[in-house]
Amino acid sequence: MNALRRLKSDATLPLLADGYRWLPAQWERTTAPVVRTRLLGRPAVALRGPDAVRFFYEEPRIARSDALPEPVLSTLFGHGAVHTLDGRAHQVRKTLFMDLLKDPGRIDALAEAVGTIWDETVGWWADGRRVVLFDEVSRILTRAVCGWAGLPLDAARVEPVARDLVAMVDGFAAVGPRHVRARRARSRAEKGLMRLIAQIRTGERKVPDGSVVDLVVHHRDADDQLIDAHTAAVELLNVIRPTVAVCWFVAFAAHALHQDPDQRQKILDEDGYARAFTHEVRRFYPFAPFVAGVATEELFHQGEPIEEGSLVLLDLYGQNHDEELWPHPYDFDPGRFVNRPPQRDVLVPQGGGEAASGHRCPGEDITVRLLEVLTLRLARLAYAVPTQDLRIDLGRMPTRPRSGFVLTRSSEVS
Ligand code: MYR
Repeated sequence: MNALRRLKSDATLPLLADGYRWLPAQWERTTAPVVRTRLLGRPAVALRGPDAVRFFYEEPRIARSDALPEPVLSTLFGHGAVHTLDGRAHQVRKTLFMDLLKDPGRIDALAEAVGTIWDETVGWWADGRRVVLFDEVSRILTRAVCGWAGLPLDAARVEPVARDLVAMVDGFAAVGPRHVRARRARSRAEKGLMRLIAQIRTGERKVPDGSVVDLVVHHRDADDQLIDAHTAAVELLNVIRPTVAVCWFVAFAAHALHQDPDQRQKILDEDGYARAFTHEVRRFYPFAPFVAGVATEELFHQGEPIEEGSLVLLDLYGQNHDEELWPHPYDFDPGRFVNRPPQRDVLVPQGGGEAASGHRCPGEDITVRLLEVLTLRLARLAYAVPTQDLRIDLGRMPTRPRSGFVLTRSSEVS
């Protein structure tokens, strides 16, 4: 009887069906500072707001090791990934990612590669040819990030590799064929990378000294042992997959430019506006819905008890649309960020807290930089937007404009 009642009250299926609408609807039903629900068979407590961000990232008794369900690990992040570690193991693994990015020259190099490949690709688009921006940008980013990371990738492999990297993100919260594609994509990618890692470790293959692949392959964990080949493959994917996932934001940026064409001139003319626009794209459009941890003992947040073993959800999408933090949250307005850089725990599309010591996405600066590079190029490009389905389905996670944003190159902007 109890099991039946628990099954009925479990919100996993409603979450999968309602997507980004699910958690906002729960907030509307409560005046409490938390939402109480059940997910994946466990009690779950959702939080939002800057205090909640600090609590979620700074409270050592919120663990990540048991928080991510198998379907998410087998598609999006990989088993044994940095996202699943706590304490010293997490700190040591996280230095791998922070070391990759501490040299600003490395981010500059990636931004330059992306810009160069975009310019080259756009040069091939004949007048009138229909281009699906989402797909095209996923290939541009795949070529750029693999070259930048020191991963060999023949021209003929760019398309299938880009498709697999996109599939891993696209299928993590789906049921059915989209999820199966995501699992297969991950398994193919991990196997290929494990072969490469084995060849590098035996000296059969050389990769550039100090390259991303070199650093990952030679990374040592908290016990001073080389990470195993599977973990190295998982973490290499955790560098290249999220970089390619910037194609979601680029499709959203194109959508925003289409909705409000006046944005183009501001992006091109006003100092700092392109950066403000990228922050507003990341705030406004739905991408990561929430992140999760597990309470390892009874905790209290703003006087609200959180039972041991509960999932603790930080509602990223909800916080980015909370009217207490963002006046008119459903208006797209880059002006919010003009001369006002985002505050650490207020704008949280890629998590909150500190990237170096906590679980915030270490690639956030890369996302912002690449999105800015590509937004500026889009704003300069003359293209037409043919009739297509540009609806963004909030029931689909992750979502994007349905058509992937189709454009045709033209001599006049439409
Ligand atoms: C990437 O890492 O490739 C970028 C995509 C990030 C999406 C983040 C979604 C977080 C999902 C957490 C689910 C927790 C379920 C209890």
